[in-house]
Amino acid sequence: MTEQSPALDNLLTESRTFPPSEEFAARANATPEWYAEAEQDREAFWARQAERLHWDTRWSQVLDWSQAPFAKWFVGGKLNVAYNCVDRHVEAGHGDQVAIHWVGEPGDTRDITYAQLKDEVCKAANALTSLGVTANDRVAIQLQMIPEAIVAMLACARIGAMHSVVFGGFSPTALRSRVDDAQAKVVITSDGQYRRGKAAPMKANVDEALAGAESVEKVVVVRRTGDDVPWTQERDLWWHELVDPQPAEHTPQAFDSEHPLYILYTSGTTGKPKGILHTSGGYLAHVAYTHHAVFDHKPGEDVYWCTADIGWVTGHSYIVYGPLANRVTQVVYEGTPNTPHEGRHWEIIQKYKVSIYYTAPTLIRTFMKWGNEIPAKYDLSSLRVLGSVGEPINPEAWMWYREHIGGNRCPVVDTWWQTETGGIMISPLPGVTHAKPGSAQRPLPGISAKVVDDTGTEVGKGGGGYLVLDKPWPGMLRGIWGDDERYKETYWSRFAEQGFYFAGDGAKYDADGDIWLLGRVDDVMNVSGHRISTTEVESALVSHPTVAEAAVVGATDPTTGQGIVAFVILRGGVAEDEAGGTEAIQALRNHVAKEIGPIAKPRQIMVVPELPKTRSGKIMRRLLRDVAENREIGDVTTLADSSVMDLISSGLRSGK
Ligand code: 6R9
Repeated sequence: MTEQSPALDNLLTESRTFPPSEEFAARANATPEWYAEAEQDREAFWARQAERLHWDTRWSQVLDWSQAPFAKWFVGGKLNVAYNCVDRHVEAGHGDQVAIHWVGEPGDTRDITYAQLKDEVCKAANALTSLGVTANDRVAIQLQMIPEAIVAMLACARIGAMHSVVFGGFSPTALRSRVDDAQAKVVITSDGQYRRGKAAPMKANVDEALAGAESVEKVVVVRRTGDDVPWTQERDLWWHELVDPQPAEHTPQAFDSEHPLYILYTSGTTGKPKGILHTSGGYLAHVAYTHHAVFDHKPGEDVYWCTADIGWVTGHSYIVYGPLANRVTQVVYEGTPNTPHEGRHWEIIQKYKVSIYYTAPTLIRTFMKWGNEIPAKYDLSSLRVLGSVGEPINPEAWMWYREHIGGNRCPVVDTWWQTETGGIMISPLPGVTHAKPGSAQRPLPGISAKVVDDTGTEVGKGGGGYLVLDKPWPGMLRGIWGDDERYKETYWSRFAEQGFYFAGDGAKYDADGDIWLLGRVDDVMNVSGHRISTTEVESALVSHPTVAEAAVVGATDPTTGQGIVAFVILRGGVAEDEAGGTEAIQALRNHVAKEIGPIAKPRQIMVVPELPKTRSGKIMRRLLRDVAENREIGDVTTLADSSVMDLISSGLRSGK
């Protein structure tokens, strides 16, 4: 039965592989033996990873899973997360090492050493304490990518308060619902933020959001743009007036390993946003270990740059906690990648000699669209590891990244994980794995994942199905804030019998047993009874020389159940009338049929200037489904740029 109706058809195949170079392998942090070691004794393996941290009290038990699905890791252990990320590096004699090379969008810069970061975090911790914030209180942070965002997060961690970071671009309504749900006592924001060369107000939005918000006692405002802001006496305070005069001494208190660290809201496709709860010891061990192994990070040698926003989990785990625990020197960039020009990232890499660069497929495809000649103008020879996160990376985008950014020399690591998992779960290990374009390949040592069918039975090689995590891991969410039932229902009910965590993603094994991620199961298309993943059709489209980005959706079809409708963005230099003409569209449809089979041939292809994306670069396919099925466009509040839908609809109306 399951054989007749697989959860997902396996359509694309990939035969290119790239073994690690000998030089890289010889110095790699990770070794092939880790897989077997972790397999043999998972808990002992994780205990060794936890030893990367400073514990004030050592744990007595690695894992307590007796209250599943509520895990406890490093039971009885005590530590201070901020001390681990900052103070201990200063105490070990690295106070003068630059922690953050900050680059402002208008071109201003700041270098912050670990000693300076320690002073700032201590002052901010004292400031929050002076406002009455104590352990377990919630602090909402809506800030753009400025150093104060990182300082504020670490200050909360230092005093045991939970932060809830909200994207700088989110609307007042989105901020308000998060503030209310967490009952935040303090909100930290800025006067305004630079986006694409212009100053946009931030404080004014926050004021709108907080009208009548009863939990909020104080609003702390970082001065960034210098523009005038509305002010509520009694409630509002300038960061510089509050924080700067504080003493730079602050004794960190050791908190329980399971002390809550933060809440981060994920939008989810339906219902109110879920406040994902992370705790201290297990989470920090997970992100420190994965940052060390997956990026091959060498403290004091590498310059690391993760381009994520702090409002996304990637910013939490791979800008703040993992990297700082590992004594990174990192670039933090405030602005957009094309301000003031499309070579901005490459210019920054050249200037700071960035050696590890971690970004999202959406940006890689945007760089492809802008053209190869842009990165070619810069010296990118400092790079040695490239990472990708957020979406499946299409094999062609992977190849482009490897060639045009990595000079065919850098390993590319495609890292699969989620807000809920806390840290990276499935990824190649540089220096160990024979890399394969487009595949996240294998669960990391210490992690267990499987692809299963409807009944929870593991599928064989070449089979497609649902991705599940079948063993608990240290960085796992500890629940949904204030809603234990929803936590069990959302993640643990689908395969309750087997006790699997259901990630909500489709996946397949290839002939080698490597894992390929195939997009959210909600997006799977059903064409004449074939379950086709959006990812595979999109990858086939992107493998055509004229296409930079593609999004496909299933639209109701009277004969096939669903028909595939594709939206494509053309590559730089490709004239729209040439590539968007009837013949060219026909050629694209045939290309898909040739790459993956006639069943996947799009019914319709539309050339569009942009695609609707969330702030972390994920395509919002439900909005495109609305277009494809001629419906009114649904809720656009979590789009990075809400004008994109108008652009798409008007372009289609005018027949372009
Ligand atoms: C880190 C992050 C999680 C969802 C996840 C999946 C998609 C993330 C991916 C990937 C394929 C990758 N996703 N990384 N899909 N390959 N390397 O993105 O967290 O924002 O919670 O999103 O993103 O669909 O389930 P989050």
